[in-house]
Amino acid sequence: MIDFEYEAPESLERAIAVLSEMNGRARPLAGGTDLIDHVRTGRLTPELIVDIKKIPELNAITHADDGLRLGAAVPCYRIYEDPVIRRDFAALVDACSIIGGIQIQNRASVGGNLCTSGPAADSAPALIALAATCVITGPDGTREVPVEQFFTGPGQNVLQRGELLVEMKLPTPAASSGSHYRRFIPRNEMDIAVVGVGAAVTLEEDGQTIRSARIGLGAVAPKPLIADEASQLLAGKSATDESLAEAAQAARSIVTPIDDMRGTVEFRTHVTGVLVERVLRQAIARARGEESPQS
Ligand SMILES: Cc1cc2nc3c(=O)[nH]c(=O)nc-3n(C[C@@H](O)[C@@H](O)[C@H](O)COP(=O)(O)OP(=O)(O)OC[C@H]3O[C@@H](n4cnc5c(N)ncnc54)[C@H](O)[C@@H]3O)c2cc1C
Repeated sequence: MIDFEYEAPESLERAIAVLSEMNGRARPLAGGTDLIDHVRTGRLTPELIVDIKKIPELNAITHADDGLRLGAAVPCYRIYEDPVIRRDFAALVDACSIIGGIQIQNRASVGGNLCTSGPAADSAPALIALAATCVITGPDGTREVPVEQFFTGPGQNVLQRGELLVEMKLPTPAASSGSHYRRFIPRNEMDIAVVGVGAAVTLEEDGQTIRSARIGLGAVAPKPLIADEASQLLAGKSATDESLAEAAQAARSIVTPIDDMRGTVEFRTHVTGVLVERVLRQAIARARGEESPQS
């Protein structure tokens, strides 16, 4: 492990100033569950680690009428213990509850999960389904990017030198909405998604017609994807086996997975459709008030 300096700024301004001065030679540290491993194994060689856990904006969970603002450094356990997030953003609770084990969830942040930008990051499909926006601040000011546009490739994202992901904004779901995230892994826990699917659904008053849907896919392309066509073709349709199967087929048509020891291209493509149907069913059940998120 290389030697590095350590600084823990208490304001966003100071963190941005330090990161800008170092011009790419500093790395932010949130929970450290990826960063420490990457430094230890030499994948990253920062001269300065900038601990962001003392910056108030990055550690706040703020509920407002128009939605949730989730600080980028908030660890998973604070997310799944929050009653409003459990009620309104169940897919995010599902994802945070399966990232590593308890020890990892006590440290790992959703912001860090996004910034590492692994194609199989569990929080990404859930946040895509929930229409999250990333708020990014850097030396040139603040900008907002829809989460599905945050990723640019495996381990890559839109962050420029000196920029920090400050928070994610999630709009309050309409009445009769539900969401779910689920992944396929060969083991019961502590594994990387072979396929991960998040979905959010809003139903009409009849409880049967889908007003809108959003589907996010993970581990089936170089970066997490929004399944746009699959989402849009559900709008106005009755929630039947046929319409869900149609959405599943549309989702299968956009995946470009890798072939490795955990799954072939054919297998991952097939599982994508299976999970899309199952995740939609659970999101619909939640929209009807029939299901609550797992703990
Ligand atoms: C045993 C184990 C099991 C795991 N299981 C899973 C799993 O099941 N599913 C899954 O998705 N992941 C899993 N992970 C990875 C997961 O823990 C991380 O992706 C975690 O969410 C990263 O968050 P962090 O707060 O620890 O980030 P850190 O490790 O502190 O940072 C991650 C990267 O993002 C950068 N960064 C962090 N915050 C910001 C910010 N606000 N702005 C800009 N850059 C930033 C850092 O510089 C670093 O490069 C596992 C990890 C371990 C060690």
